[in-house]
Amino acid sequence: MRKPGFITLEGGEGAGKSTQVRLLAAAFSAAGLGLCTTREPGGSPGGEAIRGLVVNGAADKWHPVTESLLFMTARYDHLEAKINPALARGEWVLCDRFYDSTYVYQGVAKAVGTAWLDQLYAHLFGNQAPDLTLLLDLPPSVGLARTASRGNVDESRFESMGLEYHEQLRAGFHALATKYPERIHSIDATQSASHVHAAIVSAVNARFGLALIPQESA
Ligand code: Z5A
Repeated sequence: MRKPGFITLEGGEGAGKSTQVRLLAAAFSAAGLGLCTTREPGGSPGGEAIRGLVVNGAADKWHPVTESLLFMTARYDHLEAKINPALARGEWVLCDRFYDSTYVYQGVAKAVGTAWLDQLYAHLFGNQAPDLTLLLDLPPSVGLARTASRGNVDESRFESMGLEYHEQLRAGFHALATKYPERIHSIDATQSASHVHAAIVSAVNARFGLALIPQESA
């Protein structure tokens, strides 16, 4: 049996990750492949409890180091309780955000530093990493306009952090894509959702030797 892959989606606010998780899950389902979809922060009961602490409230509610540790704590629970059991069952895993988000949102844009985060990650998780990361890249002004038009004031803590912060996020993701060109595949997320989906299916097929077919909707 083919070893299942661990796929993550990354990008700034409103990049279309949730939309693309649904579409890619439909493509896996159409191919008869078992897929566990999940998200960070969250994914497991413990992770979701921590999500409530970090995505709501004032922008300065946590010291950036405390915030980093909350994301890492949620990730430990998520890997133990959901991701690793799914992989052990032979399911593929598709996760909306993972450690790259901590590296960029806290390590780079909040300037807590990346070396100690990488050390902590290695201590907690060894060399476990996604097999493929799909980076949905778009100007922050476009992504923030998308989320603003959605009109959802819940979970808007990071959206309230200002355009300069979001520009730093994009630069941080670009730097990571340059650092890990074999793992991170960047996609122009200003295209229509169906074009982005087709690009994602193509990247997944190329990376894992699959023959997924793009889906019309999900
Ligand atoms: N965070 C962190 O700081 N450190 C960490 O370690 C982790 C996370 C793991 C919550 O994550 C926050 O936690 C996040 C980073 C921080 N910051 N925020 N906010 P999240 O992933 O839940 O939050 P998010 O990135 O803001 O997700 P989102 O707002 O749900 O956006 P999305 O999933 O990328 O996009 P979407 O919901 O699919 O689409 C947004 C809107 O655009 C929606 O109306 C769609 O219909 C529309 N859309 C989607 N695709 C398109 C295209 N292609 N064209 C036009 N319109 C589109």
